[in-house]
Amino acid sequence: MALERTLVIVKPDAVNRGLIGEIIHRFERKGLKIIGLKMVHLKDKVLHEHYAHHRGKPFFKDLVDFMKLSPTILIVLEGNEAVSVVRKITGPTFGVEAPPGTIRGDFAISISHNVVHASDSPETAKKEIERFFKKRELFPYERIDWNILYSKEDLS
Ligand code: 3AN
Repeated sequence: MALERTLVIVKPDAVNRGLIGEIIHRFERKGLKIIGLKMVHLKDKVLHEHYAHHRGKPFFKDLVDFMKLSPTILIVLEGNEAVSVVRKITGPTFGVEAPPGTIRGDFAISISHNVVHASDSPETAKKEIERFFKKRELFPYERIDWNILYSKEDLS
């Protein structure tokens, strides 16, 4: 089992559209464990760091402004191959291209207002979790359904 952690941001469009519960529900029922969860109104400094790979691109300012529209929900999820599992649940970047059944496919029709962010690799996830969460804000409890979610083979 490749136990991983990943970061999800429920973006301002989703918060304003009343989709917080719907989005968290999808991750929970997959069997991912929520080990960190908080509401934060993100500011320029952290957004410039988070989106450093897009700095200089024409959509950068709009992206940062959009992420500051309202509070966001920050979530850390843990599970077997959590990074790729969550990216699959999230769907491709652009809402217009994301297939039905994915979060973006079901709830986004825009290019940039795409409802959620999810870390794209275990290395990025580690950096992003450290960016947004202090160690004391993460709670590594045991889920009571752990041994039925996973088989002996998964857990070995
Ligand atoms: P993802 O969020 O799927 O990891 P990234 O990291 O490439 O995708 O992009 C971060 C965010 O930047 C996207 N979620 C989207 O809101 C915005 N974005 C990326 N590419 C574009 C683009 N070509 N035009 C407008 N917004 C974009």
